Amino acid sequence: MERSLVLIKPDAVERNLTGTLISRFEGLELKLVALRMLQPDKELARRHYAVHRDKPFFDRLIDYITSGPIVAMVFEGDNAVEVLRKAMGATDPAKAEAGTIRAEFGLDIERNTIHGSDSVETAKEEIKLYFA
Ligand code: IDP
Ligand code: MG
Repeated sequence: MERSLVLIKPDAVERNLTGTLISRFEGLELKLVALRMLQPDKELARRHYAVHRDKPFFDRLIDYITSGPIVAMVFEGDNAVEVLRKAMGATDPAKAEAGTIRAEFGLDIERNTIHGSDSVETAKEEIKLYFA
């Protein structure tokens, strides 16, 4: 059984998409096993996105992800990481495949509605950050 961390990002919580998105994930035949609403502080955001710390967009990304409440969830199931990444679509909503969540709801490459862990190893680390 695999687990993945999903975040409903501030742009989606603000637009009242939380329920819609949770339904979409549950429709993937994954089990929701943890859920929490929070506004991340900068320290948590910097730890989560540490891999991007040298990127030009890093400071903006930290400002954005800490700008309002988010919903953190853990989903469990067969190939949870890959199933969720497929359902999310590409990072840039303009390039995301039709029918994916980011294609449908994403606003731009930064405000792209959701986060999903990119590997089983990353998922373990990310779940620890949000569900201590
Ligand atoms: P992912 O969320 O699809 O895994 P990553 O490359 O890991 O994409 O980037 C993490 C997050 O950083 C993205 O979801 C997005 O919010 C933001 N981001 C990525 N690339 C850019 C960019 O070129 N400009 C602004 N924000 C970006
Ligand atoms: Mg990533």
